[in-house]
Amino acid sequence: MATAYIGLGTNLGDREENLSRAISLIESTPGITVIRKSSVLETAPVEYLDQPDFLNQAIAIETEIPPDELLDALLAIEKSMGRKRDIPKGPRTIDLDILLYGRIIMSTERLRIPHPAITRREFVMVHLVELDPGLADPESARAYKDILAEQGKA
Ligand code: PH2
Ligand code: MG
Ligand code: MG
Repeated sequence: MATAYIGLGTNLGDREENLSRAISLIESTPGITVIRKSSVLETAPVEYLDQPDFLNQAIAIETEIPPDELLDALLAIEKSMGRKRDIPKGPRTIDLDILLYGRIIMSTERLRIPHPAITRREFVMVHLVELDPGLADPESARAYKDILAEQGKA
């Protein structure tokens, strides 16, 4: 059993409803237990800027589903909620990203863990620290709260 962290993002349709629907679909997936939910933050778009503001949230789960199959399960939920993939990093009904999976470090064509955007996106680290203040980046072993504090100074 591993603890994993999932990042949620939405900027199309009823954003609040999209977050709660996605979380209940994750909760009802066999082999996944949602153990904690972060607050919801409204965030300006990053990387692809010409799109509406997002609601972002993160959850901690316990799961026995291996990373690759967890990705398949999350992609199936995105699809069931009408996610279309047209503009990369563009507007989406729901985006479900595996941020962390235990202390696993992996990189395949379809999946990189830790998620490469964690330390580039302040709101993601804010959510992770909220879910577990002691959480550290598996690659550098640095605590996200320290990375956040340091970026705040820069
Ligand atoms: N996701 C992206 C691109 N830009 N910006 C915000 N604020 N929140 C996101 O979740 C987000 C984004 C691609 O996954
Ligand atoms: Mg994403
Ligand atoms: Mg994604």
